[in-house]
Amino acid sequence: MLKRISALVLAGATALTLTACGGGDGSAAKGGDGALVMGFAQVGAESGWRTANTKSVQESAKSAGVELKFSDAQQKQENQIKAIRSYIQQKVDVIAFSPVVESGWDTVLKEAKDANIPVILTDRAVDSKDTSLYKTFLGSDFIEEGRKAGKWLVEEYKDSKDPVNIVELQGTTGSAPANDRKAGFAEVVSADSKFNVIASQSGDFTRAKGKEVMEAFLKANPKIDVLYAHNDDMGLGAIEAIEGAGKVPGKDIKIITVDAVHDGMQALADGKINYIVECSPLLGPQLMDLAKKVVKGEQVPARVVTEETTFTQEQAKQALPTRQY
Ligand code: GZL
Repeated sequence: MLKRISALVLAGATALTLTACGGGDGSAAKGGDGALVMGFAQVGAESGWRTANTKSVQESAKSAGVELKFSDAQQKQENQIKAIRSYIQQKVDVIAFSPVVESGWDTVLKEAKDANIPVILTDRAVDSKDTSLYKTFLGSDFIEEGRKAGKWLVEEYKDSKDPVNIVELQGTTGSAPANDRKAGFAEVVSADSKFNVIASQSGDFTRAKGKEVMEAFLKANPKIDVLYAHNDDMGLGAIEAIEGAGKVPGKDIKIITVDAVHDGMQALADGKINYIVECSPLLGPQLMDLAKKVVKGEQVPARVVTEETTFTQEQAKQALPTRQY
């Protein structure tokens, strides 16, 4: 959108105030043939989920006629902040990003607000107290995802009285999915004292780190019954470690993960994972729709929760052939 002009009639006055979204000085980014210009600051490319999310955003921008400026922060907050500042400089119409961690965003979000550029949070949330710093948050309910994982485990062990030793591979330290998936899971399993989380450490949502931390867990803990991994990729890395230790994943150690990306679903269908809680990365279409509304100055919901489900081994076999990611 070269220049969005919305007339604002002031209550009690006839003066029209012309406001332009985009640059604070009224000039906006130059989108080819007047296209809306979005600056998107992506977390990185750490997992299959992130790759699918990036594809969804890029393809949706193309089909929505949105000019997308895209950056990959390699999971570093300072890179995301730099990218947001560059979008402000370029006077884009709207900024969208998935905050790699929850804290430390108020200053740069205030700069975007002062520049009259609306911000949309997608995928992950921030812990800013000032909710005027962003227009809406589109993404999953990570606490509920943790609860779903816990509920499956309670059901799986409902007839057993023996202690259940659990190790947990957390996502990126300080990120909303790591904090909330841990909290939701703990809320459910802490209700029964037979469940013991004997070790919990970050694998940073990557396969390599998931394998490394699981190797350490296996060395330090002779009896592990369950692994709860905050994403498929860490779970897949852990499977390598479990097999390397001569144990059978899915049998000697039951595994619950979150995401339901293709490789995770394949491992689930093969019996190496026992249960997956879906977290949909396909946020692109809703993001573009919200961006157009926000730039037009239309009201949007403060929170848009994405639809998602869960998969057992049998359900994975049925779903695999038609999965989009
Ligand atoms: C969740 C997303 C998480 C995924 C991981 O919405 O932020 O980040 O669960 C990804 O796979 O790395």
